[in-house]
Amino acid sequence: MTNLRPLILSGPTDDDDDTSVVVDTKPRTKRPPLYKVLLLNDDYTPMEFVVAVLEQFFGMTHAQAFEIMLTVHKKGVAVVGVFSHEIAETKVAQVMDFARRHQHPLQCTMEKE
Ligand code: TYC
Repeated sequence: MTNLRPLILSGPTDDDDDTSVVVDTKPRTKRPPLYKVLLLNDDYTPMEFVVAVLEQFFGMTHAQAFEIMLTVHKKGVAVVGVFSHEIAETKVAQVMDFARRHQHPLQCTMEKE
């Protein structure tokens, strides 16, 4: 990225009778915000179902999925991935839809990192 920063100045000296205006055109390329996808514990969703969710929708191996499932079971919540807003929304919707279709109360949410 070039670091040349044109400073555009106008004011009483430029013959148009207005007040001074300074426009700094420094490039401001903000990285898009990231969102944590969280899985919540409940008393009814089977452990194997949660493991399957983590494998299917978050690309975890069986061992990774089992470990994260146990963390949620013991601690109540765990971050299962960090994504752009659109991807996080899609993951949450996929998990919630899959759980609803199987009549499990599993909850999945997202929050800004
Ligand atoms: N607590 C559930 C049980 O004992 C298992 C479970 C784990 C449920 C993780 C939800 O996100 C969850 N069957």
